Amino acid sequence: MNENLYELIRSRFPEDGSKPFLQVTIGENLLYGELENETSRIAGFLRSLNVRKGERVAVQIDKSTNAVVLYLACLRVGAIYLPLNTAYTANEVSYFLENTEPQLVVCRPETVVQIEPVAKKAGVAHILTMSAEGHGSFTDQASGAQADSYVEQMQADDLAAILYTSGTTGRSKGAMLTHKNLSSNALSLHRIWGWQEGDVLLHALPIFHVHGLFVALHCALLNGSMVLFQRGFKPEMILKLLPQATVMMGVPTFYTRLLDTAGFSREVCSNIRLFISGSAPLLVDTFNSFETRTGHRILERYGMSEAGMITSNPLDGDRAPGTVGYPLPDVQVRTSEQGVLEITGPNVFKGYWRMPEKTAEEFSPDGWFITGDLCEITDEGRVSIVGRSKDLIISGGYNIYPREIENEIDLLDGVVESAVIGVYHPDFGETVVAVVVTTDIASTSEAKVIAGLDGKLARFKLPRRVFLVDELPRNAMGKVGKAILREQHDGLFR
Ligand code: MCA
Ligand code: AMP
Repeated sequence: MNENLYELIRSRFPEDGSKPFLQVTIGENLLYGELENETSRIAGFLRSLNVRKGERVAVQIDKSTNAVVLYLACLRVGAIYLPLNTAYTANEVSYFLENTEPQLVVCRPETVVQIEPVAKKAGVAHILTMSAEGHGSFTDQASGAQADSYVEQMQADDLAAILYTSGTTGRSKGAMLTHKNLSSNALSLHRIWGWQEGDVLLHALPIFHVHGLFVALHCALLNGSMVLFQRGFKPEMILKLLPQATVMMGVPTFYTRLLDTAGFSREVCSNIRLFISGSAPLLVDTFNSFETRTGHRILERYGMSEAGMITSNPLDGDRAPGTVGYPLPDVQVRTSEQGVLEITGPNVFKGYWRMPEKTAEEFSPDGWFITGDLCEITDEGRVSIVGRSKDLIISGGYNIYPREIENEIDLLDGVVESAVIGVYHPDFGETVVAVVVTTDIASTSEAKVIAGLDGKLARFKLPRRVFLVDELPRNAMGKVGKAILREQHDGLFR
């Protein structure tokens, strides 16, 4: 049997090829009937570039129909897809390329000047471009390519993708996801969320993370559903599209922004069957306000790049606010003595790319993956995420690792040391604040610290506020008291 995820996806294409897959507001739509030919053509092009089974393809491109075709074509040829946040600077991208040595990099035309030198340094053979409209040197060169309909024979544990998640030391780790990881999770989610004939997905998430790329697109593809494909979350546009959709997935910021939008009402949502939230904690307040306004109880689920989706509130049954529901049918969960959630199942990744020691550290001796999330599990098996043992900030669904920012701040002139914390933020859930010890309060300033980071780190990681201090609070062991700092700055954005 061929375990290639593309085979599973293809087996679900609707018989009627004129059914739309991706429907966009600007540009050309993509029909289900076009997917097979389009992905064959791109597969032929990839093979002509020597992108073969096991080769990496790194992409840092905007959301477009052509970007989705490229992803599916990578699956077809057995290449390992490496999606990168478009906000990453060339400095950040350089590490990913050196670490994975891709055969092909596809980037945006406007950043090729910065990406090309770092890609060349990493030994990348081909550097091509694709714009937000799906045009560029990749599309041009692929236009005349010979289609190749062969779907690479893959084993269950062959790699389909690498998703980078930052480590506590500030060095990113590439989570290796197999075809089986992705297919098992997609099948479970398709079933437990009750995907049905006629479902239409409203998709406004980025497609460089698990949520938008795998959870959302795979469910829709397995259902042969139409996807209203939007670049960016623009509430006014979402309001226009909601009456045509039956399912929407989003991070909590989507829901708080909708609640802040005039005209967002029960009527606008009357066609919706299911609102799903994840990637960050959904506040009980948001859940309740949303129910009052629309009558919908948002279904919250919980996952990680390393494991796709892990738990979900039930479709039928009580969606309890402040909890993330029950483990997926093929996933098992338990708590360690320290209260950390550990998991096992076919969704759990194969390890971190070229980091066997890091991989070993994050699995228990009996092979369960240690998530780093603190949890409580009721006798009936309902899970709540109550904190994190890892030092991590989640801002608008993006993970930000304080250590990475501290490392950069500490390199700035006049800085002795720094502590980066996450504080409550009404829009992003949490936001970044830096507390910096300086040798020279007179010549260092908040603006200088932020300017010093610009260009080195993606802009969503930049501190919203910087406080200059003489020293950091420390406990008896000399460890920085981040809890104290968080408490001191808790009210900043309230
Ligand atoms: C954008 N900005 C941000 C964020 N996004 N700052 C902090 N946190 C953010 N999340 C900054 C930009 O740098 C820019 O700043 C300014 O906001 C405007 O940028 P724009 O792109 O226009 O922002 P936006 O449209 O308002 O975007 C906010 C957003 C977006 C819609 C919440 O961040 C988003 O789509 N988030 C979803 C992330 C996601 O898909 N996560 C799933 C990860 P400046 O002007 O200074 O440059 S997968 C995962 O976590 C697991 C597996 C799971 O369970 O799903
Ligand atoms: P990522 O590394 O982007 O895959 O993010 C995974 C992390 O996001 C998890 O380890 C959790 O800390 C967090 N997360 C995802 N979904 C939820 C949720 N529903 N509630 C709380 N935290 C969540």
